Amino acid sequence: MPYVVVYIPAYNEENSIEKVIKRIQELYQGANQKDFVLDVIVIDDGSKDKTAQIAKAAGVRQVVIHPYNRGLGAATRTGLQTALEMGADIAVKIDADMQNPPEEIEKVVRPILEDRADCVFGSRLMGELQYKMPFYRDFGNKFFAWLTSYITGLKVTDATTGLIACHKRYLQVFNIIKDYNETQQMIIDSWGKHMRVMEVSTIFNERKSGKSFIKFNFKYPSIVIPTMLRMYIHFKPLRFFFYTGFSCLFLGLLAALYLMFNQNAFWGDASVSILIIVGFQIIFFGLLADQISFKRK
Ligand SMILES: Nc1nc2c(ncn2[C@@H]2O[C@H](COP(=O)(O)OP(=O)(O)O)[C@@H](O)[C@H]2O)c(=O)[nH]1
Ligand SMILES: [Mg+2]
Repeated sequence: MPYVVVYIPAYNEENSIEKVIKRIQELYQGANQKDFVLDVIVIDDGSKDKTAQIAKAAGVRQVVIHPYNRGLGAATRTGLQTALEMGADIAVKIDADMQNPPEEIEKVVRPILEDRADCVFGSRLMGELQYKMPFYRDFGNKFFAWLTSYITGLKVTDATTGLIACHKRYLQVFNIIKDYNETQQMIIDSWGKHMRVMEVSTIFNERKSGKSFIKFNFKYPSIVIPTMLRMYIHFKPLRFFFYTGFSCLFLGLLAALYLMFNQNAFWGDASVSILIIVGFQIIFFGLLADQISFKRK
């Protein structure tokens, strides 16, 4: 029978962690076991409360403890790596705050069991949200879904979901480069690794205890957007560097034409040469990056 490892990243979630674990055990273990065997592990990311002790007492297979708080991306990396080492066929991430109902684990696992997908993301935005999000979260969700879709060419409706399942094919090749958070990284990375990416509609409830790590400030976008850009450059170096290099060249040639007809232009020939040289240089960087990236394929 396929082996499913559910990993729960948790940071100061002593009020809800037991509820999530118990509910998962109730739904998928013992008498209620489905057509897969399921184990739960918790990645405690340096919680200052009793999260780790409560998780251990609840009888999970393993509690992996980070000695200090490293972030959801780092915890996800640990979760995926541990699941791989445990011999999982499928790894599922679910949040510790009960916002994703554990009933929906099966929804993200099923397409992988049926060999219709390698990575399944539970979209909260394909159906109706179960509560009214603050406007900045709503805007942020739409923006990141758009940006992820733009980068990958996939039709992503939710790039900030917490419910994600992956086949072991992905566990063998994943690369989460940034510690802060995980969802966009996993979508872009799995797309870049030629996985079959799928979204299924899921429910998302309001948080009843604890606090979201996402606040109304610029921290989230200022970390996530550059990370997405770095990943895009990693997977599509030629496209990125050619576009930027050609823009410089094009501007340089336009400037050269302008100078030809207007000798009194105040910025002179140096700008033309700089634009053209820089343009060629950027294109050269693209070729170099391309060599490095196709060596890895
Ligand atoms: N490992 C780790 N997990 C975190 C951290 N911050 C939040 N989490 C967990 O990540 C999940 C989602 O976080 P949450 O704050 O609810 O984000 P939201 O649902 O997008 O508002 C929950 O299970 C949290 O316990 C962190 O610094 N490290
Ligand atoms: Mg949450």
